[in-house]
Amino acid sequence: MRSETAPAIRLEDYQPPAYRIGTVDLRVELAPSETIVRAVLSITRQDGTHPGTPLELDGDDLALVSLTIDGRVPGQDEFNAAPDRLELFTPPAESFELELVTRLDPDANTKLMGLYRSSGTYCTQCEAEGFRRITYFLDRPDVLSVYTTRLEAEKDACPVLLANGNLIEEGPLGDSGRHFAVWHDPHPKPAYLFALVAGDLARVPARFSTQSGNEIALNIYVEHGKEDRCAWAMDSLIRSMRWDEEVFGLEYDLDVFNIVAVSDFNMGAMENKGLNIFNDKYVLADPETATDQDFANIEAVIAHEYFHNWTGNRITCRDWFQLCLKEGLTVFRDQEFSSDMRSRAVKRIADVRLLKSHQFPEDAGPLAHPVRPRTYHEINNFYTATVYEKGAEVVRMLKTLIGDDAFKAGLDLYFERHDGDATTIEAFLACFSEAASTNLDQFSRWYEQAGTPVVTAETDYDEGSKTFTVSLSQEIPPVPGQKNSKPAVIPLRFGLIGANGNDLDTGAPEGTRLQGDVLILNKAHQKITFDNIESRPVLSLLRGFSAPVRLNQSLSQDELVFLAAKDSDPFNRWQAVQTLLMKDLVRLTGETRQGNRAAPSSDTIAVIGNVLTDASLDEALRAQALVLPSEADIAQEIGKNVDPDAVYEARQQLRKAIAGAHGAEFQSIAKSAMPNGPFSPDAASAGKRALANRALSFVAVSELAGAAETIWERFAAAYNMTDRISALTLLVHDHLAKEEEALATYLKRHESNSLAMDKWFMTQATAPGAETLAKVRALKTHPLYDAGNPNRVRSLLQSFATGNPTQFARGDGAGFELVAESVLEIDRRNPQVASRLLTSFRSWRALDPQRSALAETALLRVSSFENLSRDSRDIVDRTLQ
Ligand code: 0A1
Ligand code: ZN
Repeated sequence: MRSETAPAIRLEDYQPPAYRIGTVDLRVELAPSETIVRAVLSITRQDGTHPGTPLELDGDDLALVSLTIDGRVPGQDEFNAAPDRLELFTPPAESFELELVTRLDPDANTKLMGLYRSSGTYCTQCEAEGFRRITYFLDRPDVLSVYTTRLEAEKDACPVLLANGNLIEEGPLGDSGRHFAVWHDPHPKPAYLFALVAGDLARVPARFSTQSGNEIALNIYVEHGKEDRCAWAMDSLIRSMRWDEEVFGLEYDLDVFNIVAVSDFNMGAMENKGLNIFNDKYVLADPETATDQDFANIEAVIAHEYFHNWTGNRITCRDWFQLCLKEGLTVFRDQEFSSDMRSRAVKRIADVRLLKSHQFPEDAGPLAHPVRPRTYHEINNFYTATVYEKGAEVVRMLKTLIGDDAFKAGLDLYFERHDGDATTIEAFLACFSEAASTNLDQFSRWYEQAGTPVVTAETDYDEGSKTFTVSLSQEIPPVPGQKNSKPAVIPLRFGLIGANGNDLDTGAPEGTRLQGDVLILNKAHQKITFDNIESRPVLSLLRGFSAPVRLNQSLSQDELVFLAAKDSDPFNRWQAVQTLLMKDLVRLTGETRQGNRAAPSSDTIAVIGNVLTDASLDEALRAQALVLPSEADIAQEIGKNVDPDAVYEARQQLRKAIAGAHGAEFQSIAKSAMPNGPFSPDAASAGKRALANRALSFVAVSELAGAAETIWERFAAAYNMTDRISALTLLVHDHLAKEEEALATYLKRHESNSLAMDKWFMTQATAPGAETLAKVRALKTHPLYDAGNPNRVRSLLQSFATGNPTQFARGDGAGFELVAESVLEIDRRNPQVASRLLTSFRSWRALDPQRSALAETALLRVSSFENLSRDSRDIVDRTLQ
């Protein structure tokens, strides 16, 4: 029998809670398989709630040991306790105290939600609904309580005892060998921000003085022996704290800020009040084991979690439909932070790449949903690129539309008005609407409508009247369950470029909404006419990617070449290069499929040559321009009836043609751009490494004598992980000589470092070629493979499913089968990891008929599985719908 689909939760059904929980006193007696939690909850009936209204508390897999109400043991007829629910039929008074004792088994908790152990360390994950796996509770974000947490554990096994807030007491428990610590968090918070940690961990300390003079103790806790890999994370934390004060005027508000790194974690990290818990991938770094990308990610995730202290914790969400209220805004804030720490243009390109590769396909497939969904079956499945990344784009557009000053005033008002609240997108937008004295009703459609708008732009120049006309239209393609999409407000940053490459001073054309260099498209169709234009300009539109839309602009090949060379907006210059590459790739894919041999256009080859030699562009920007669109990007552009083998062939063909034309330059860049001297993770040094490694990727497929040896030498001589993994990837993915020797050398060097080994698994899982499938199957039984470690599962299986299009979508269906079978294995243990892996099928309908039929068979196999988790059931149902 097929497991049931969980009932839908709907935004329109939201009701405020009938009861409040003012304080929560927890006593947690930790033991590996029998932890006892005593929770004392002070409960008050809300105004407007009828006396005697039953109290229904959430639970998940809980075992109740005992229960008292105001100190009295209730009769069996007064309550009902089930693993997923505790109901008091008639609560006694307006306010009362409920004491609950539950028994937990942290060692048996493989879902990594609630209280579990990671390499012996006790830790918790409560977002979204994990607290109900610790005790019965009103586990919803609009119930805010003050927590006091007393932890008790063996002193030898767990010398470190941490919880939210400030430490108020600690000491031994007689001579039992156990000890205790009491933590108090004065800030009322929802249960999803609760956390505790206990274990034998090393502490890396630092201090921070806030702008108003408070001294904050900062600590990063890691497993012993990993202390010297925490310096970058600590540095990032201190810079984040300073930046939030300087840019947003926001200060930290407890005596201590603790970060704990654990190796088993479902997501990236978690912003628990005063006690952030991290996937150690986003904490640990040194040049030997972490790439420049890892350093940049750590900086961004540390900042993200820290910034949540205000956007998420002090102001939280009323309900889970409002998830983007904290996530979209916090991603926007961490993007701004990274832009200030690094090159703004390069960061913008990286963010847009991520948006287009992750969010656009989500928005174009069966899992599409609005930034603020209206319904869900399993909230864990809504921590998506749409809520996070598109959510951040919406905040960015708001800033563009109302201007920097009004945006700042609106945010200040939000912090002032809603500090301490659990609130909504409406309340958030009202602050900006007031600050800017503008109506944001139409803008709010960005939160309501799923699907990526397609903006079409056509231009016409009239020699006689010296006018330049831009005709714009917008449309959202069909989205499952969404009828009659309405026009959105789309800010289009633009420039008209004259023949000499300078932007024209256009002035405001009649009858249009134009703010500075931003055109506001808010109707289905709009025409804008610029007067006094002496000769035909080139329209550079959507500069800086000012809106999350697909732009369909009729630019000629010559115009694209012109923009690639002249656009003063670095983003659009990069975009013009990408568009030229993409045009070629789509054409070459079509030709390959027909069995024809075609050549890349000479324009593309020449434009790449210009990028290579343009000294006005910094290395990081040049490196970005040299990244060819990925196979998944090309497939997305083609949109339907995709043959991944043809895509791969076309991409290789272009790569080889570029390498053939510019081999010597690539070879010299690969040498000269390599920074010498001690390793530094700063953006400029990282840019140099990125360019050198990009150049090397072309050398690898060139016909130059000794190309394969060059890559091997680079691998063997690498003194940092960025260079080592770049060379290893080329050796393995291009099947160069000594591929196996390189893998063996790497394994020997890094076998005791789990994060470095994730890269080893990933490199092999993403290698093109028919033999990869058997290799991935074999790696599932490798002694270092651990199905209980989410990072390891992702590094082998998620990267196979999302980073190896020809092998995942093999013509014989064996790739789909492998992933489906793995989903079922993992689902029993960890539904969140399984359901995420399952989302890799989301673009199955865009494949050619044979492949999509095979994908459907694999999905139906998952769907027919008895006892599928709620998480995976939700994804498979929606994917097949
Ligand atoms: N709020 C965290 C992400 C997060 C979400 C869910 C989790 O478990 C289901 C864990 C972490 C963030 O945005 O960083
Ligand atoms: Zn977040």
